[in-house]
Amino acid sequence: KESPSKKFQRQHMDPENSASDDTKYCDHMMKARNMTKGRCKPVNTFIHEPKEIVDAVCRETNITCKNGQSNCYQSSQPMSLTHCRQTGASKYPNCQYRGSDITKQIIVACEGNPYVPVHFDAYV
Ligand code: T3P
Repeated sequence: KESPSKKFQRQHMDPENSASDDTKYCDHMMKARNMTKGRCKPVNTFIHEPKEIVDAVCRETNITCKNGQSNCYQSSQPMSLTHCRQTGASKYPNCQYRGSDITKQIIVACEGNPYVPVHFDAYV
């Protein structure tokens, strides 16, 4: 079974590419990363920074997650992101997205040993 940290890598990490608001980026990546199986995942953010930098957010400022859990962390540095949001016209299985290229601090939830990101909570 896929571990929570591998799932985070699959859904949120894309260090090889730079941020893109090209509509094709989200349509392609949401499918390539298996987020359009069974349903179209409505919102998903990709992070264009090295794994070491994103893993290190688990050692930054501890904050409360949106769901009330206490294991979220906010990056001090803004990061290069592509935020993908499903369009109104999108109909499963033809999932369609709009992408926004943004540079914001991220908030992730961390778990495990090693203590690494397992959920993308927000950007601020
Ligand atoms: P996951 O927990 O697998 O990282 O909140 C529901 C999902 O939407 C959650 O998936 C995180 C994802 N999400 C983003 O990727 N970016 C966002 O800005 C928000 C609000 C949610």
